[in-house]
Parts: sequence; C-alpha cells; structure tokens
Amino acid sequence: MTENRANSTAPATAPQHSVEGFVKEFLRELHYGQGVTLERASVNDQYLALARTVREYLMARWLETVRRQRDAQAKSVAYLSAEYLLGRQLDNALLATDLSEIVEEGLASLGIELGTLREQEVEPGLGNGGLGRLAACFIDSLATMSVPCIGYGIRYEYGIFRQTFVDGFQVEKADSWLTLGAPWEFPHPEAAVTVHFGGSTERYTDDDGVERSRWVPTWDVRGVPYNYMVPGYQNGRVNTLRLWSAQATEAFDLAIFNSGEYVEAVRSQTFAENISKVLYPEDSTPQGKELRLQQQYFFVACSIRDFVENVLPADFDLHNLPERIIFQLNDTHPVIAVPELMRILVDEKKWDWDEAWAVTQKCFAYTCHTLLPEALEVWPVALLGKLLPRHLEIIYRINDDFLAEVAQRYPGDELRLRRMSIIAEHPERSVRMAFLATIAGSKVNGVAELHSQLLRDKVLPDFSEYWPDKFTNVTNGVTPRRFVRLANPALSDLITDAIGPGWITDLGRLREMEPLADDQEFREKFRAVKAHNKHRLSALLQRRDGITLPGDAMLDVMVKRLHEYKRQTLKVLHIVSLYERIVSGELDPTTIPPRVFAFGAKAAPGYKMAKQTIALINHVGRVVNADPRVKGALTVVFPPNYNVTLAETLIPAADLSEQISLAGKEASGTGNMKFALNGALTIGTDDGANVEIRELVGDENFFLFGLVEPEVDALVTAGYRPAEFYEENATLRRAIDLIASGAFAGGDRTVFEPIVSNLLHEDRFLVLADFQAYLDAQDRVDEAYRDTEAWTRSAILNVARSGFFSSDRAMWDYIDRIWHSRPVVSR
Ligand code: AZC
Repeated sequence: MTENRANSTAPATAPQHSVEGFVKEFLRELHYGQGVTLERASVNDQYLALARTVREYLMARWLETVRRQRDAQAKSVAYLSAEYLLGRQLDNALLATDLSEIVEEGLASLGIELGTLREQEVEPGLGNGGLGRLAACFIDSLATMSVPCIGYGIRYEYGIFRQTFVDGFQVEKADSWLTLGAPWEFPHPEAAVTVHFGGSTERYTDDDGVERSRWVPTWDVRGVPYNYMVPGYQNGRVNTLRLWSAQATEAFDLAIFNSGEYVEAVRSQTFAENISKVLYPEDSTPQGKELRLQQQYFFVACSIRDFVENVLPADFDLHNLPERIIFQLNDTHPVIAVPELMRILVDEKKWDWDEAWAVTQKCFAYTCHTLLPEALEVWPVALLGKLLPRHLEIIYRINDDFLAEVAQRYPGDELRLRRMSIIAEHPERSVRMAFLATIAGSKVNGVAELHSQLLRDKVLPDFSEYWPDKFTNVTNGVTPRRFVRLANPALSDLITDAIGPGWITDLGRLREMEPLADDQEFREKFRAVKAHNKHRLSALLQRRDGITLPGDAMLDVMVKRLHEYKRQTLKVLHIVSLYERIVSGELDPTTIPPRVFAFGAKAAPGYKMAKQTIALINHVGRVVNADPRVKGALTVVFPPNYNVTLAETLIPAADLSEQISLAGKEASGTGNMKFALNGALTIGTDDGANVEIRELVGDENFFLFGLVEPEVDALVTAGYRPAEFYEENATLRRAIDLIASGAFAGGDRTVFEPIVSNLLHEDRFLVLADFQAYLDAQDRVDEAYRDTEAWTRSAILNVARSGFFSSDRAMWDYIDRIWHSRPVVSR
C-alpha cells in the first residue's frame, strides 16, 4: 500500500525532446489513441493525436506541480470566474514546452503541415469579451510566475455564439466547440461533487443544545470537474484550470426510473445538464435570469467544496483557511460564494457566526469590471430565496450586522443605511451583489487608475468612505506570450534580435528598444514586420471570409464587443462623413492616406441597438466598397465572428487602434494594450487604461480627443441636447442625413431610423458631442501617417513603452496589494 502510494507520486517521464522522440510518440497516439494509420488519418485525427502528444510533454510537469504544491503548503489563489476566453491551446502548449520547431520538423517528415493542424482547433470561447480574456491572461501569468493558482469556472457545452451575417445582419449560430473532440481536457467523474438547490430552511436544536438553522433543499445536481493544463512559459510549471460540468444525480434519476417514468427521468437529466449548457452571451449587462443564478451557485459551490475537501489535506483546520487560500471574485458573478462559505462553516462545521465571518472576510477579494450602474448585478430576493433560501438568510444576517456597525459610526443617518444596505427596496426587493462583495472582501479593486478612482467616488462612495483602505487599483494587463510572442512572431524575432529574449517574461525590458526608434535601419525592419503582418492578415481574410484587402493602406481597427458606450457609431459617422465629403466633392480622396477600416464585434443577441449598429456598419461598407468614387481611398471590412484567434492575426497588422468609448465608461480595456504592444498608435479618449497608455507612450505618440469625465458629467447634468450639435455642425448633419436618407439601405429610410433618432434625441453616450473633436483627431492621424519615418518612430516607442501592460505585472500587483501570497519561486 505504502509502496503503491510512493509509486503513484513518482512523476511520469516526458517523451524525448527531439524530432525522433516526437514522431514516435505522435505515431503512437495516432495508432493507439485515435485508432488509425497515418495513411487513413483525417486532419482531425492528426490534430487530436498531435494535441495529445504535446500534452504528454506537459504531463510530468503537471503532476510535479501538484505534488510540490501539496508539500509546500503554500497559499494558493483560487480565481473564481464564470468566464475564461482561452483561445486556441495548441500553439500556447508548443510555446510553453519549446516544441514548435521539433513538431514542425517531425510532422513535415510525415508529410503533414503544422499550420493545417493548427487551423483544425476550435477555440474554447468560454467567455464574452474583456472579462473572460483577462481571466485567461491572468492564469497564464500566474503559471509563468510559478504562483500556485487554481482557476475555477464552468465548462459550458456551448461557448459564445458563432456570429454570421445574413444580409449584413447578425445571425447567431451555436458554438459546438466540443464536437470534434476535446483533447485538452481531463474529466474526473469520480471526483464529482453534489450541489443542492431549492427547498426551505428550518430551525433545530443541535446536540449541544444550540439553536441553529439548516437548509432542507429539494433538488440537486452533480458537478463533474474537467481539468485543463495551464502551462507556464518554459518554466516547468503547469497549473490547473478546473471547469465544472453539470450532470443529473443518480438519486434523482433512480427515483423516477423506478416509478417507470423513463421519459421524465431523461427530462430531469436534461434539466440538470442545462446548468452548464450555454454561456450567457451578454457582455457588461447582467441578465437576472434564474438559470444564470443556478450557474453561478453551481460553480462556486463545486469549487469551494473541491478546495476544502480535495485540495487541502484531510486534517486541515479551517481556522487557518486564510493562510492557504484567497478566492478572487472576478466581478460579481461568483459572489454567492460568500454566503456559501459561511453556510459551510456555520451550518456544517457548526462554528459561531462571528468566528466564521472573521475567516470568511479574509478569504475573499473582489474585482469590479464596470462603471455602468445598470451593469451591477442584483438578484430579486424572491428568486434568490426560492433557489437558495439558506443563503438568503445568511445574506440578511450579514447585512444586519453590517448596518448595525454603520449605524454606530453614523448615528441617526437613516439615508446612509438605506444607501449602503445589501438589500435594495426599489424597483423590487433585491440583493446588490457588488455591495455584498465589497462588505465581504478583504480588498476591492478596479481595473485601471481612472476606473478605481471612479469606483471609489461614484459607484461605491459610501463604502470607500467607510473603508478607505479596502479600495485599491490594479491596472489590467495582457499576456505577452499569446499576444506578442505567438501572435506576432516577426516582431518577436525583431525584438529578440535587438534586446534578447528576456522581455517575454519581463516585459518592462521592452524599454531597452527605445533608442532604436531613432535608428533608421531598425525602423525599416519594423515597417517590414508590419507589412508582413498585413499580408498575413490579408491571406487569412481571403481564406476565411473571401474578403480582399487593398494593398497599401493604413489599417484602422476597432475590435471589441458591440456596445453603445464603446461608440462604434462614432466610428461609422467618421466613415460616412469622409464618404459624403468625397462624393460631394468637398474632399479630394487623393489628398488623404488610403485607409482600411476594419471592425470586429459581436452584439448580445437581445441587444437591438447593437445589432442595428452591426447592420449599419455592414451596409455602409457595402455602399462604400462598391463606389468607384472612393475606391482605393476608403475600404470597410467587417469579418464575422471576431474571436481570440482572429485577434491574434488582426491586431499585429494594425496601424491605428480605435479606443473611443465615452470618458468614464470603459473600465479599462485590454485590446488597447494589445494594439500598443504590437506597434499600433491609439486614437482614444481619456478613458480606462487609455489614460495610462498615453502617459507611458507620451502625448506625441497618441491621438487624444474628446470630453474628459468631469466634462461629461457637467454636460449631462446641465441637460445634454444632441440635436443642438446636429444643428450647429454641417459636417455632422450631412453625415447623419445621409444615413437617414436610406442611402445605405437601398433607399429604405426605416431600416436605420432607430439609430438616427436615438442619436438626435437621446445619445446617452455623447457621440454627437465628441464628433468634431474626433474628426479633428483623425485629421491629425492622417497628417502624422504621411510622415512615414515619424510614424514608425512613434509605433516603436509605443511598443517600447508598453511593457507595463503585461499581465505578469498585474499579477505582481495583486500579490503585493491584495493576495499577499508567496509564490513558490520568488520574484
Ligand atoms: C470588461 C470591461 O468592460 C473592460 O473595460 C475591462 O477591460 C474588462 O472587463 C477586463 O477588466 N467588463 C466585462 O467584460 N464585463 C462583463 C460582464 O463581461
């Protein structure tokens, strides 16, 4: 027995790190894993065998990481996130294991092209946008920094929908990412945990004569963990991402089977499995749907149970929990974890309330990702009480205790109590999840300097007054492995030739490139990289969508979720205005640098205005691209289904990055960082992390425009009337009139009427107020672009000065300011 156990902890040995070693292993996987011969293997067979082979190279490291972590008893980060927008796995695994060349050569010797197999992978789109991609960057960084971390989330059977266009309108298709096999996951049905729902609570007296509450639930589901490797960059470490899949429990099934209700039994199974069926395709707006709350509770209940019972040693004293774990709450989606931990400690472990609360408060920290008040999640008390009655009781108790404290500090301040209560009374009684997270969390952070400041001053002012030290900032970051090294091999080689490879794990070192901005030869090489990346994009778009890009043009890119606050409409107005001015003879198209306007954006399926905007972009594109009068000068492209994979080719090709949200609305943005790091210049407002990008790269290398947040505030308070801007600005008027005329809808004035009337009468995000400033900034862009050498210099400086935006740095900030965890290998 003992011997067995000793054997079982011995790390597996990886296959040989050589072409022969790889080929042998690959063929073995093909034959014994896929059950096919090389001659008969389909591309999918080959891809699956390749993925499994690469996985084997990581396996020994993974097992070793788990073992070391157990032995070290170090503090871990449990990142709780309803979304992980991972992107393709193969290349990242090849990079982590330094196998790319070996694999390329090995496959070639078998007549297989690595590129073909790469394309076979369907990316796991288990997230909507920024928040989900951030989670993926963070776990990559933690693995690379050798910090113990488990990512917890949901294994959605269907991720974010696949976007198609029909007559320019978005049509959603199911994302069946699992259909062709899922070689990167390791299911562990034997480690399933049961999660309860519904029912009621009851009071009872325990054996020690203490009066207690307990939950009497009515139904349950089983959570099956699926493990994924999170390899660090060539450092021998592999962390774990554990995603939960919902299954019907046997007890539930059997009862019905026994009563002969076969169809009912299968139906109940479907009901249970619905929980992890599909990702809510909503971005920055909460859904308030029961299934969504089920998802949230499902995955955090599984995760806490897993950590307490499986990750910690069996005899672990939970009083020491804060020394072993910090649960980082990625927005409010996992906040129901707070009452769940309280329930475990108080109801199951029979602790005193105060004792449990003291421990709980130390185990959580909360990151807020928004500024839009309507995006803060609330759950109707009626719904929460129906699904999780005991949790509701616990939330009430937390609230009562908290408000009693506040009342002591501010005697007689009734209004303040009402403002700070976790329970909102209007428009319906509901639980404000951000308040619960703030009260329970040891720290609360925003995701960029400006955002954190506005979070303190505008979103949670009473709380930041109450606990000034609880609030902090950690500016977002992106992983340089995926978004520079993998996405932009040509630039990576250029950088590495210039300053060595250290930047890949220490991105601040990009600074060493700064002097090269003044080196003519280097600038030429830098331009060659951009040109190469544009060719690569052009080939991809041709293959993928049949889109042809014109040869030599400035590539102006706006990619992000479609949201009114992000103001894709402002971009469209710019294009329409240029078009109108050229067609009307006011502007000579040969006097402006040719531009390609590229869009990528998904709209939430129920978000009408966003879907209209997509149609408008497509329709404007159709007219502009077909008009000989602007040919060569203006081109609009909108490849469907923008995702991580497309971003990896699109961003490195860009010259201009559009970050034009209304000041005070975009929490941070992370696309903005990816563009700067890949040598695009930004045209942007004073919003989110744009502020920090501009500070770092320098005003002269950034095109700033638009109202600043206090001006926005003042204008709205004074009573904003968009029609006035329309009346007073002829250029703007002509652009809007052209849209209103039906010119982009085959003469039909009704199609885009809602957009026009919204702009003229409501314009919540001040598009018209910022229009002229935006056009002026675009003129500055044109002028700057004409000076090729100066532009290249700015682009190089953007790269050299953006090292701060590495997610490695962001993780160090979390460690310093929030987690206080000690990495296994120190800084
Ligand atoms: C996003 C913010 O809108 C974006 O500004 C930020 O960069 C990103 O989070 C990461 O912090 N928020 C979301 O994506 N929110 C949701 C609910 O999807």
